[in-house]
Amino acid sequence: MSRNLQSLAGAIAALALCVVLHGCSSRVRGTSRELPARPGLGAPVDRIGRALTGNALIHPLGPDDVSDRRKEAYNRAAEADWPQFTEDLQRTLALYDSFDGTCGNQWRADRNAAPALRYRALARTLADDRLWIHSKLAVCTQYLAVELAELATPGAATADCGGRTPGHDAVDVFRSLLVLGKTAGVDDGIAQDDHGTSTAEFPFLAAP
Ligand SMILES: [Ca+2]
Ligand SMILES: [Ca+2]
Repeated sequence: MSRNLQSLAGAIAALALCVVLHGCSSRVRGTSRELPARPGLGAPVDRIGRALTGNALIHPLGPDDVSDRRKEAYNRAAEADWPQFTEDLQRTLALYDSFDGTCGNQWRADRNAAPALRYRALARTLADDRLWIHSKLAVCTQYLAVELAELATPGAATADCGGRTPGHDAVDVFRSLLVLGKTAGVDDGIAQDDHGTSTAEFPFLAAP
């Protein structure tokens, strides 16, 4: 096992232990049993919005069959149906907030709200699964910069186009926001792709 994978495995094990020790409560009931119908031609079958939302936040701890069905429903959902996943998201947001042993410091968490409402604001933001880009700006240094600036998040870059370039460590940014409410601080041990990427030359990603 490489040093990076060992580091990642260690981090996941530590986070799992934290889950057991520090569960933040959102007191939201689950919804997960529905089996999505086979999609028709032209129907959505996957997402390409913000990184990790589906895989990290939709039923991460459920039995495989239940978790997979709910993820599939999430991936297939038409935009009008996105809000129905808000409760799935806020339940898992409570879990991530607990990983540092401090509940209520997650991005957009409301410490003073009732447990059922504490993570609702971010859950609604994430359920609206669009990665915003300011097309008139040519400086793109921060993942989620448009959302972070719009929501007056400490550490948000100013005059940044946002979105996600191949060079952004989107996973670290996202998990740091969920655990600490900051854009850095949670590191999965993988800093960059094994292959070179470009922000200037199409197709931007290296050949597999
Ligand atoms: Ca926290
Ligand atoms: Ca990383």
